[in-house]
Amino acid sequence: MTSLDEQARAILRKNDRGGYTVPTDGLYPYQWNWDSAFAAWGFATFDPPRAWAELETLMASQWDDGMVPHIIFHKVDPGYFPGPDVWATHRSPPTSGISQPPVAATLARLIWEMDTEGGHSHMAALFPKLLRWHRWWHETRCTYGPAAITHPWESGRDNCPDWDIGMEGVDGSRAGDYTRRDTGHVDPSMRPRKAEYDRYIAIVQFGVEVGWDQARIVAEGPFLMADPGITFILLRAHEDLAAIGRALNEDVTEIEAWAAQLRSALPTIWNPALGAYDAKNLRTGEFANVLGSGAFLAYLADASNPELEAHLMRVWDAVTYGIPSADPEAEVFDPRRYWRGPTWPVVNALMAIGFRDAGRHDLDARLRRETVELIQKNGFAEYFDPNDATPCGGANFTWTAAIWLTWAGLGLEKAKGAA
Ligand code: 2M8
Repeated sequence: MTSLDEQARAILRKNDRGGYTVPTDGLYPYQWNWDSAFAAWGFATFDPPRAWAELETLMASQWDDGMVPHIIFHKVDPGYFPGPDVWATHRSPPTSGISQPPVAATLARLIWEMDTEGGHSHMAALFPKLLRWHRWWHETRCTYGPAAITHPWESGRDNCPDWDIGMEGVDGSRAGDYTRRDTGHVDPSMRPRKAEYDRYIAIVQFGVEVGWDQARIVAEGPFLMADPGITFILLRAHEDLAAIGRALNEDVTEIEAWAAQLRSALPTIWNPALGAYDAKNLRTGEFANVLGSGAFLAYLADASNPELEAHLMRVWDAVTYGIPSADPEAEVFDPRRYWRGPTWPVVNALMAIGFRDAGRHDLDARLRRETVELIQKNGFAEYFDPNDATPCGGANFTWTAAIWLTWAGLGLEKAKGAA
């Protein structure tokens, strides 16, 4: 039996399509934005040049306005829906028309720390591209203060309950007929429902109708919600990008101003009735009134407080493995349905970065122990049932393998060998 370290490296190699990595074979046959940043972090543990190549391929598909798209369709594959014809963005290679959580600067900084000398020229070349992407977030998506998303897919936490109130306002009937491919790869009970897919497609169709004019999508599109998850990820990434810039002797005043502005917007996504950060429908001003993993990403941006921590401990104690993506005490909690309850090793790893930086080694150690147990028991699944560790979604998953190498399994096998 090969070690888990070896298995994780083999998954990254097997999912490598040459310059970019697919999240998993079959279910997701393209390059996804934040998956790729995690893949790069994983590669950095054994092949730093390959890590930089991953980020370079991702940033090479940046749009002229600075956006870095959420999917890059390098080679058309009928196994995934919606493909490039549905997005119709007319790019080469084709891409989707929305973005995804901007974790790249944060992970690039960690990769550079692992490859200080060899990485210098790569980091210097990536910096202006990351800067343009962050400017896009600031100018296009932060016009209301916190980071807004125009499609649930932009959040990366696709069908989490946070978006339910915004999705109610989307007319899914205009989606027409289409054939889903995801439910042919994995158990449909672990995926979003048809009513959600209809609305996902309807929002994409609106983007196509306005020629992917981002200002119009924000002003008139069918869905616009403030996302605590992206807000904290972006805030942290602004600070990491500023640190990278300072190390490269660049002027970072602009980045520091974006970060300060975003931090000052945090009170607008604090829902006093919930006692937590909360998603907000920016069309109506209404809070979602649901607690999810997006709120707990506050740790990543040094924005937690005792009230939020009490919630974190409550939802965490209510399950056995990892931090759940939705509140186990809420009616909407569904332990195997995608972002409506399962624990996601990749999000656990992101939170752990925040825990460690905040000196919360107790929280880091517990989360790591539980994530290790999931992977030791049931492999490198996309996500897991937080009650009984059932592996869910796709298997041999890139980001689960990556976070094993960089965080969960780090040093474990060496320690075992030495014992
Ligand atoms: C999931 O999202 C895609 C759409 O972007 C899908 O379900 O088809 C999400 O978990 C997302 O966060 C992730 O980046 C993607 C690939 O792993 O899959």
